[in-house]
Amino acid sequence: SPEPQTSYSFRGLQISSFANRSWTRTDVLGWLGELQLYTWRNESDTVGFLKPWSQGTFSEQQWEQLQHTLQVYRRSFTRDIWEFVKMLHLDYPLEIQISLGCDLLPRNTSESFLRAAFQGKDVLSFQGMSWVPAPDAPPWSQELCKKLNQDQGTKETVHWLLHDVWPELVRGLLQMGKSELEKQVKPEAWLSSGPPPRPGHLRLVCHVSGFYPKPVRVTWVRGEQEEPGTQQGDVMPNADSTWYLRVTLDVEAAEAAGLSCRVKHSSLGDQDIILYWDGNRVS
Ligand code: PBS
Repeated sequence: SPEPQTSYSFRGLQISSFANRSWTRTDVLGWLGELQLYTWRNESDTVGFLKPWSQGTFSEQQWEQLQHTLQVYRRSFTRDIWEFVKMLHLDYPLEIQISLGCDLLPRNTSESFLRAAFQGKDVLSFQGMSWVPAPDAPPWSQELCKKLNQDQGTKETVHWLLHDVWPELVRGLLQMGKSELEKQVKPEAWLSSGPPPRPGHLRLVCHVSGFYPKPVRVTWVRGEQEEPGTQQGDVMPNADSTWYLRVTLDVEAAEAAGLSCRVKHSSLGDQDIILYWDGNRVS
């Protein structure tokens, strides 16, 4: 059955739109696993906390320092892009997406990345101590990296953020957010029938709702045997930050009896939910 989650990835996403020579906006989001912890909208001077524990174990002063670094960065980024666009003769409108990630690994180690996309395609990343063009990036990406690599101060700051600041922040978040991150909520499950796929057939639908965290396994079975042809939908969000999933199976009407839907989820331990299809149900 799906294991309780033990490792969480941190993800920072920056979305910048440059409509023309003067209109631009930058929004930033921060996630730990499936929980959003930060929002930094273009209109705001400061990073917003979405959880009471978003500061992790950082002191007021450490947080102020990080926020200041990010404020300077946002201003310089916008100015730099305007210059790069001139230097490289690129055309507006343009979309830049920057993603940053940090995964904690065993033995107090961590792995981080930073990469940038232009018009939806990877253009460069930060590797070790320098900026590197993405495989298949347009030729100007070389030139851009060369230019960025001349700024020793920025390279040091990026290295410090990726290898010192973020791993430390994430360690603190795991500590302060422990109970919320490890929260377990049991699913409810029910059966219904969907529109018959063709005459003489039935569409069996197994609904599973209200579970947390997201990993779940739902299958149609006959006895212990999994039924081939099970159609798993996407796991969808409920409004209360739990999840919902439906799993369907098309069968000949005569073969529906004896089928059941089995739900495995970390909150249930070994006690799978099993719902039997009632051959006499009116569909
Ligand atoms: C046009 C197509 C673009 C495609 C994608 C582009 C992606 C570019 C990514 C570049 C990110 C850095 C941008 C700002 C940087 O060039 C520089 O102007 C500033 N540097 C910083 O703010 C450092 C922190 C960077 C964090 C990145 C996280 C995503 C300002 O640099 C100046 O001040 C600093 C001190 O604050 C140093 O002294 C530096 O030497 C100096 O140049």
